[in-house]
Amino acid sequence: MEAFQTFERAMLDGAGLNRHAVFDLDALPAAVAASVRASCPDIERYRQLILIGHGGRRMWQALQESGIDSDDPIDDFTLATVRAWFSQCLPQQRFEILYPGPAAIGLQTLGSLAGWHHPTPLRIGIDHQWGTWFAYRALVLADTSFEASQPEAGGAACDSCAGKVCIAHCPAGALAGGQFDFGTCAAYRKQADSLCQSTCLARVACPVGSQHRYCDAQIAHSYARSLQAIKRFY
Ligand code: B12
Ligand code: SF4
Ligand code: SF4
Repeated sequence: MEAFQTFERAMLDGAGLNRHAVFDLDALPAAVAASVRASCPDIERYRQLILIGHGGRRMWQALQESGIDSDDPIDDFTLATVRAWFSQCLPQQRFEILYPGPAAIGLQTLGSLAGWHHPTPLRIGIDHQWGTWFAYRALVLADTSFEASQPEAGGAACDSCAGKVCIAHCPAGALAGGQFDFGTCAAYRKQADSLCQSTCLARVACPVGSQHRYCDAQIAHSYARSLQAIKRFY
């Protein structure tokens, strides 16, 4: 049983896909295992589930350097990187990418198992290192035999946050009482004069991990996409 070592990490880290957690399929909690099984009829072919995330700014920078031209650059860059990673670093291993893809698997639940996700008033996960400036980029089934990851330690950053400045910085009051009200946030974001068309003022105000805050272009890209989704579906 090998650990997920420097050799395997380097290529993903270089692409900014710098958070990795390996789960043994037969050790997953029943509800998570069921959602994974529902997304893959051939699950017996695999032993492990590999969760890959990005933290901070490197992924966006690497994506720009790659010159990728796509309507969905983050997912397409991730898919290309993960496929190249298997082909170069793990050429003998069978794998199947569940996410990005249509599978309905709660990524924050997996993030909790990995010790990455702790709740915030914003509903975006937080940890002490990256703050809220990380996301889940890929979920891969593989017949690998890596050592399963231990949950990252660190605890819930919001528990020790005295100021809770995110709440006061939301111009819509969508975090009033420390509870995120998606309807209030979405209605405000859709307004023509909204200050949150391409950002979240509450998230930007959070002091935890602020050195890893995405550059303005990445924030604008991701929030413009979520606003499009909100306008289309909510
Ligand atoms: C649907 C969805 C949305 C919907 C939310 C609608 C709603 N009312 O739920 C929309 C499209 C609006 C959305 C927006 C965003 N999302 Co979103 N979203 C998802 C998605 C695909 C599924 C969530 C879900 O339904 N889970 C299933 C249910 C059963 O899970 P659950 O345990 O009941 O719910 C948990 C989470 O879903 C979460 N949650 C519940 N409601 C909401 C609402 C929002 C806005 C968020 C962020 C989380 C959240 O809290 C629960 C406790 O852990 C996940 C990816 C995934 N596959 O998990 C990303 C995800 C939650 N989103 C994420 C992000 C970053 C965002 C945005 C900030 C992106 C952006 N930069 O604009 C915005 C927030 C914008 C805003 N404030 O308006 C990240 C969070 C990363 C993190 N560090 O935790 C995820 C995990 C995607 C990823 N690839 O990393 N999102
Ligand atoms: S400002 Fe405080 S309460 Fe709000 S998300 Fe950041 S750490 Fe959590
Ligand atoms: S996007 Fe704007 S309205 Fe929504 S929670 Fe963030 S600050 Fe509040």
